[in-house]
Amino acid sequence: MIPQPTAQQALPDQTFTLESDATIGLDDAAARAIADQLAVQLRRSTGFALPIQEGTGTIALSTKGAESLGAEGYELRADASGVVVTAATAEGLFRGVTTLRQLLPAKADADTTQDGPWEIAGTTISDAPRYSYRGVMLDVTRHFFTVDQVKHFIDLVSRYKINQLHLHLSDDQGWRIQVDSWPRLTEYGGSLQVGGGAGGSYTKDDYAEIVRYAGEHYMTVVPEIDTPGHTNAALASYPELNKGDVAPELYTETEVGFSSLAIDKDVTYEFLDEVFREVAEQTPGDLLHLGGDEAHSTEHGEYLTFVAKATELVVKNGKRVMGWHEVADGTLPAGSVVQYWGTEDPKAQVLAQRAVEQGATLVLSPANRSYLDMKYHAETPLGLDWAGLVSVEQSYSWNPATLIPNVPADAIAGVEAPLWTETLDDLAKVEFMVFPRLPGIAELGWSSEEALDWETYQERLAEEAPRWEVLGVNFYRAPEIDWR
Ligand code: IFG
Repeated sequence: MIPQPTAQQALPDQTFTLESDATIGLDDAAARAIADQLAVQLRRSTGFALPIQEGTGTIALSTKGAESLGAEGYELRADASGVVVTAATAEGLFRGVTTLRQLLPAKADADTTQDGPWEIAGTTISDAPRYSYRGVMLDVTRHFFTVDQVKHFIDLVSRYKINQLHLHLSDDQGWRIQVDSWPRLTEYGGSLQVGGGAGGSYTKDDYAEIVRYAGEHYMTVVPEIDTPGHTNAALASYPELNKGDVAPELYTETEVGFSSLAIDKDVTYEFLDEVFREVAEQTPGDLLHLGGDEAHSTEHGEYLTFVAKATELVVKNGKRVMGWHEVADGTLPAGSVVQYWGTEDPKAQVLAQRAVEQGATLVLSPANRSYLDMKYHAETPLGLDWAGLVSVEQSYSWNPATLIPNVPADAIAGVEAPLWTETLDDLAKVEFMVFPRLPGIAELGWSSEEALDWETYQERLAEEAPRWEVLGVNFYRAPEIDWR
């Protein structure tokens, strides 16, 4: 199982077997959608009717208990008489049902009817996450991914109790989210992508569908509008956003650091206010990520001015600020979240410490550990290597609590694995870079510190292969793992 639960006891000589007369019981209407999701999948793979009923059932989902385990915690018991998942909230039930699906044989995830038996070795689990922020980032800007492709991505990553979906919605190569008050951002700024092919963008309905689907998987969408750098698509769309009022061409290469909004123009902040307002209105989550990375074409003093004004606009529009660690050089509003993407370089660590000194919390995305676009080894056909080669072991073998020196444990909000897509233009390529490294990052975010041990983890990871084969996941069969 990944992530490793907080506490698990085997029930020796007890086996749960799902039979054709099995039922699914629930004692809280809020759990109906969770029961439906589980029933639809198991009916498909077992061929059983699996009716859902009020009250108890062979598989019983209850929100009457486990209060001490918090919003995402749950208890699960599987024995000869059935399975009971108990949580104080629907979200906790979803995490418990996620575990139940991992305890069932891999073929339970098949999309066609399979032969039984459908057995779970008797066990009791009591589980709750170490960190509240367990994220993955999908860069839909360098290469655009449709709503259906994002849904497929959500299906896969939510299996590992990931609860934040950071969407990188704007960059030099494209603008991917509709803004009614600035329509050329998507009409023109979203028309291309890396390599010069047709880009794409999300209408408000598209974005709402992604938010809805993520919510069904208890994932919160964190939208990123990257500023003041990484803005060529916006600058190409509106001349007035440029220092000299001249719009650059659309850009489809992969350099970084060459663009900047005009920091000293009022129109820049009118623009941001309206963009942030429209994005915030469609985003139930309380974080809005304003980027802040690689502003190499913004004079440093101007950058600090920008951070103060842009963060104020995020707060004005009802959201908490999230930003890459460079923003910590400026003054951050209360409740800010700073995303660390450094390697081991002390300069970036100083910025992370400065963030914490200002009262911000940290989301850790060390590029030499958690960047899923990093090559596994020198011959990996996809991805980049500027932060180094990242093997499966390299991506797992670090501790979020000690990565940044001299910050208190409660300053760490969690972890996030970014997938930049300069070299990735379809789902098969995305899956190849995400699996098998994402589950390890998910474990670092969920499991207790004592559970983190590469030797035992890699054995559990090896057991995921049959499931990924059933799901058709194009994972990299890293030779360092003794795959089942
Ligand atoms: N750094 C850039 C990304 C992307 C990445 C690729 C951050 C915060 C390199 N910024 O990572 O836009 O190009 O690995």
